[in-house]
Amino acid sequence: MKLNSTQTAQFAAEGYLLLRNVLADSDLDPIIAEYEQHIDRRAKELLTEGKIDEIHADAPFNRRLALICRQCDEIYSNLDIMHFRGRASFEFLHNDRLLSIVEGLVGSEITCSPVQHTRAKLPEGLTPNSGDPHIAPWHQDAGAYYEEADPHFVLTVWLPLSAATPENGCMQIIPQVHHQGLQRHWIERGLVTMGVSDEESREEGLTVPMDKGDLLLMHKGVPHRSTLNLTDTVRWSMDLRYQQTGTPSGRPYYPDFVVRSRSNPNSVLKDYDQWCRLWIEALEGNTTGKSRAARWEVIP
Ligand SMILES: O=C(O)CCC(=O)C(=O)O
Ligand SMILES: [Fe+2]
Repeated sequence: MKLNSTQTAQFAAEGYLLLRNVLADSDLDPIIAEYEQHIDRRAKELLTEGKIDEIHADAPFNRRLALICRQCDEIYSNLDIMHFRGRASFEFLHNDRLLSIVEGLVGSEITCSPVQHTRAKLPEGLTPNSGDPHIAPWHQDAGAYYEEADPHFVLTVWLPLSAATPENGCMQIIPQVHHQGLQRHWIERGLVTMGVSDEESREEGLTVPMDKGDLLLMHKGVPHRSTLNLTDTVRWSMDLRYQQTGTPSGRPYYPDFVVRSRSNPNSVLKDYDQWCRLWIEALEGNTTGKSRAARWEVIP
């Protein structure tokens, strides 16, 4: 699917575009299967180690992780995309259906930003202390990048792998204000956040429930947040970012790579092992650029 002019105009005016049912199960199921295999293997190990007494083999994807974490939360670490590094996740970053949509906003020379996550958002209270609960206070994604990315367009693509609902902490956004530019942010409890009053959030905020197959495209100036997961299921999602090749990602110490190029098709990174190596090197302390002063004030 390609975006039509009504859709690109809507994105320009609103700062976001919600596309229903544009990805097929065949696009997403390989990613889910890879996570399911990992969870199954880890659950069996924990059972053998006597750390859990039930592996919940028949539980659905959006429940099993929570049922296991209630017994032992060790399995929760390293699920994010750059730690898990599944082959199906890597291949999905190049997905044709996805990139044809992205191309409508980014153009035909497309780089995949390293600012990307696979989030298994657990029921409230279940996330281990060392883990990310995937709750995001109000922020613009522009606030999460270094200054060098400020002049450039970066597209956020948010998609659920299981239903995202108001109860399990789906996305909430404030449309139509992205043109006002980057607002002041600060860093609180390690998270980049901006000021949005309760009133503004109530009156202007839009809650965006989504199903597997839906895509939310966001301009980096759109304020958004997600709150606690108050259900007993897991909100599995991915958020990816794409931009024109040659523009800085705003995370210089992590690897970006070309996923589509009409002018130089050979520049596309198709080598899964190379992608893994790039992430391993970056995560193992190649911190070039990371030593720069934090962009925003850190509130203790
Ligand atoms: O997935 C979430 O809950 C928050 C994600 C987010 O802030 C983003 O995708 O930019
Ligand atoms: Fe965000």
